Amino acid sequence: MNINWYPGHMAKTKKQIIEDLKLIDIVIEVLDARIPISSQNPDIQEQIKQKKKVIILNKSDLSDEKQNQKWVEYFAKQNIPAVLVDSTSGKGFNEVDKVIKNVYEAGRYEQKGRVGKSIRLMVMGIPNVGKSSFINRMAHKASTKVGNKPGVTKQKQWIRVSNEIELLDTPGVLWPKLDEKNTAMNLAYTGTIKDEILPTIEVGFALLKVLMEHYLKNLIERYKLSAEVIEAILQNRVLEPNEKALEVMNEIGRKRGCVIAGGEIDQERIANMLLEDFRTGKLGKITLEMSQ
Ligand SMILES: Nc1nc2c(ncn2[C@@H]2O[C@H](COP(=O)(O)OP(=O)(O)O)[C@@H](O)[C@H]2O)c(=O)[nH]1
Ligand SMILES: [Mg+2]
Repeated sequence: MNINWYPGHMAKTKKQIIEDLKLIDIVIEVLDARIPISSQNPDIQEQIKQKKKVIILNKSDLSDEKQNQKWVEYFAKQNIPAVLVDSTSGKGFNEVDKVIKNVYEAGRYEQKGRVGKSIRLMVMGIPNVGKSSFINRMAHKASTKVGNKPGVTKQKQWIRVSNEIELLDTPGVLWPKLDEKNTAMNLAYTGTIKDEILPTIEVGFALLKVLMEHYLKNLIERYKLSAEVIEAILQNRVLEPNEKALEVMNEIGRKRGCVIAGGEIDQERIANMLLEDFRTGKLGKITLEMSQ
């Protein structure tokens, strides 16, 4: 993360967001479709509740298609419309427009005196979920700075999206929740928490364990592992779960030639490779938080 979330900073950010909320009709909460719960910020939900909300499940090009549908249903059950989007290609944006108009129309009786005025939106989300990419897409232009450095300060202004819709050009940057280990790890896998903060080997190894549980086929395919060898490792009753994962890691290392002097497997290199391959989608479409 390029933002240091100390309490004073969080309080200031929250105050600014609450201030901005007064100007808008609908909150656009951008989540990472691979980790829809971990990429939410619970501390701000109380304030957002006063507003209509649309959830954007961004990076859906990288997440599991079956899980994508389940997550949309999950939010629908809570009466929150969620739209699957890929902000890099623009996929899903026609649906975004439609849903925004529907949500606005449904709440129109509450907005007496605003008939005929534009629908005003504001984008919110933790760093790295794709807020700037989303805003760029909505604006159909590339004037908003996009990159891995969230929180670039800009002058506040409205972007006209269409005849009916205006968008606040500055997103509300929410702080990620790092108090729970599992959530912090999910944020580390996706690269929201930068690799310098947590040891790469630990993060990569933990990711491997998650992948072994839910996406073993993807690992076998990507690294051309022998299904029989992997099966034998998994069925080995003498091995603890950590030892099994270590064995699989070594298998990947052997296939990839990640060997250091003395014939030992270069675990740091494998960990880096696993993280990189997951983040870039080379391991396939993967969701790390499963909807029930
Ligand atoms: N594959 C994929 N990458 C995305 C998507 N949206 C954003 N990104 C990438 O995620 C990174 C963070 O995006 P950015 O818009 O800067 O996030 P912000 O910090 O929330 O403003 C960038 O490398 C983007 O190219 C998406 O829908 N799919
Ligand atoms: Mg940004």
